[in-house]
Amino acid sequence: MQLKVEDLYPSRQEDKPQIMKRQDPVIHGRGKGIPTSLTTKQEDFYERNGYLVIEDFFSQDEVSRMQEEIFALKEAKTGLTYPEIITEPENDDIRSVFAIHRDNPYFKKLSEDPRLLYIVEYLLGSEVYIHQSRVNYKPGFKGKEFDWHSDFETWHVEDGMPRMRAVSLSIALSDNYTFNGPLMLIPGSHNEYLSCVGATPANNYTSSLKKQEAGVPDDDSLRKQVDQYGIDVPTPKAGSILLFDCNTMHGSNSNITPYDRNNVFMVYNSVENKLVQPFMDGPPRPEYIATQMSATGNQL
Ligand code: 6CS
Ligand code: FE
Repeated sequence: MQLKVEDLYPSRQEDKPQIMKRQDPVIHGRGKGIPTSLTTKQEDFYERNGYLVIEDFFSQDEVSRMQEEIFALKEAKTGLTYPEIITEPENDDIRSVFAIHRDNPYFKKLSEDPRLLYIVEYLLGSEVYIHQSRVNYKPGFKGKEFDWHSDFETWHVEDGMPRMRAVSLSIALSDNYTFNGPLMLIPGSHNEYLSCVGATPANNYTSSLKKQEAGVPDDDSLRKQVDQYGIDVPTPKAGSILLFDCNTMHGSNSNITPYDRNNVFMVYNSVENKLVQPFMDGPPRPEYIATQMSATGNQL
């Protein structure tokens, strides 16, 4: 039975939205003597904007191998029905494959790559584990949008993630252009928590990974954030990484161009931020979406 703790970030409980202040540091490892490969300039950019792009992080050979892996995965899973396979809302095209760090030896090893840990352990100020991993395929002509959202709002309410001490690391496996549905982020939004309206439907995850309805901020709150902070649309090339704080507001448009936009996501959570009871009525989401770690640190 998961621990019940105080809800510092209530959402989907009131009938009107609220903008709350962040109650957690952005960079948890500062002053703890944790080494990192991040430069001061990179660290400051991340703290100020809630995201950071590092171009040419992986070699061409590594990118080619990852591309082979994700296309083999897509080939092998197309037409099959597994909970980890999420198809597009309007057809059977694969939109995402979850739990690749668990099911694919190559991505398991990648999730533990010291070059990645050398960054995320500093940002999170502790040892880390994978909260969630996935491949997001956004094929040319067909890839659909991801509405604006804060991942933390979902991971807090539906998975029981207590504090803002997780980071998503996206690996670009195709070139991002302004026009093929790249990730759009609201720089600085990570410092505000948009508490959403509307209760969470039972088994929400069975539809929310196709198209998110609950936990999508209202238009007025979003307009306020965009008016204040603007929208950044980084266009990293294949082999780059994009790190973004769990609470940075982001979304992406559909892809009507011929150019795929595929990426791998590894979501790292601090071992000091393990999931507790979800902050909603009902059970936590399944393991392939949200890793449940026991108090002793083993995956349940
Ligand atoms: O619900 C989730 O955990 C997933 N949904 C989105 C749109 N982003 C984060 C994560 O993959
Ligand atoms: Fe997201």
